Amino acid sequence: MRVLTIIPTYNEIESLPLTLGRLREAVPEVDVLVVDDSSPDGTGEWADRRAAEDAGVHVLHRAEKNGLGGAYIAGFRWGLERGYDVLVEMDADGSHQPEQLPRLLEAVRTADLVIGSRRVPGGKMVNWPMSRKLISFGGSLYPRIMLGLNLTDITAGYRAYRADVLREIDLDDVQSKGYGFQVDMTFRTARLGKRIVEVPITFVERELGESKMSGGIIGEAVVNVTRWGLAARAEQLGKLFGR
Ligand SMILES: Nc1nc2c(ncn2[C@@H]2O[C@H](COP(=O)(O)OP(=O)(O)OP(=O)(O)O)[C@@H](O)[C@H]2O)c(=O)[nH]1
Ligand SMILES: [Mg+2]
Repeated sequence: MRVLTIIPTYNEIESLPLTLGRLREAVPEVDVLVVDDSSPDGTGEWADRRAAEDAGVHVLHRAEKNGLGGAYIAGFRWGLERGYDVLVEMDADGSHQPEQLPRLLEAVRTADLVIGSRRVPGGKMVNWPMSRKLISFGGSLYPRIMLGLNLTDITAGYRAYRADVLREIDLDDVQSKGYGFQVDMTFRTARLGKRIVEVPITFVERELGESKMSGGIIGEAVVNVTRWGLAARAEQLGKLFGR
């Protein structure tokens, strides 16, 4: 099983060295692709230097900051072109523990998509203020109801996809940028009838650098989830009445 972990970065000069170091140590057989959107703080240049001394590390540079979704799509394409069997998503900021990657990889042997969940038994959130927990709870519950997905952590970003699933999804059609991207991809995977499994993870709030979460990103997700949910309901009703 050839595995590529994709780490999107924007101004992560403090966090990326730690995360990448831990990842290379925990699972050295897993290759890494850093997708940097021309971070002004020099994250991309740092990653280039790291890649020059480690054959398992690669870097993809994008001209401008264009959201996490676009960065992952570019990373998926890069990995699919090179024949990886499994593509992993991981944040640079230390929220996703590299030491827990083997859990996801074990589960993806018999699943199409594995989501590292904070809300299944054994899952944890460390250092998350109550306000974030509430937003996150709502952010997980709303798409769950709206889209009819029986999952506890739909917006979670620590994931492993089998390459075949990503080949079946029309990646050109995926426009969501932030949290909406994770929900969008989950919904598409579910609609293809794929097997989605959640495994418990310990999510640790970022300690260094700045969050890129914004009201706009949350707004995008809410609007899109409502749209997708209503469209799916309309489609079901159409079928019911034979139209
Ligand atoms: N390439 C790229 N990476 C991004 C972009 N936006 C966010 N990222 C990266 O995506 C990952 C998650 O972003 P965060 O800012 O941690 O967002 P979050 O985890 O939703 O929010 P926090 O919980 O506040 O940290 C990090 O590795 C970011 O550097 C972007 O526009 N382009
Ligand atoms: Mg984060």
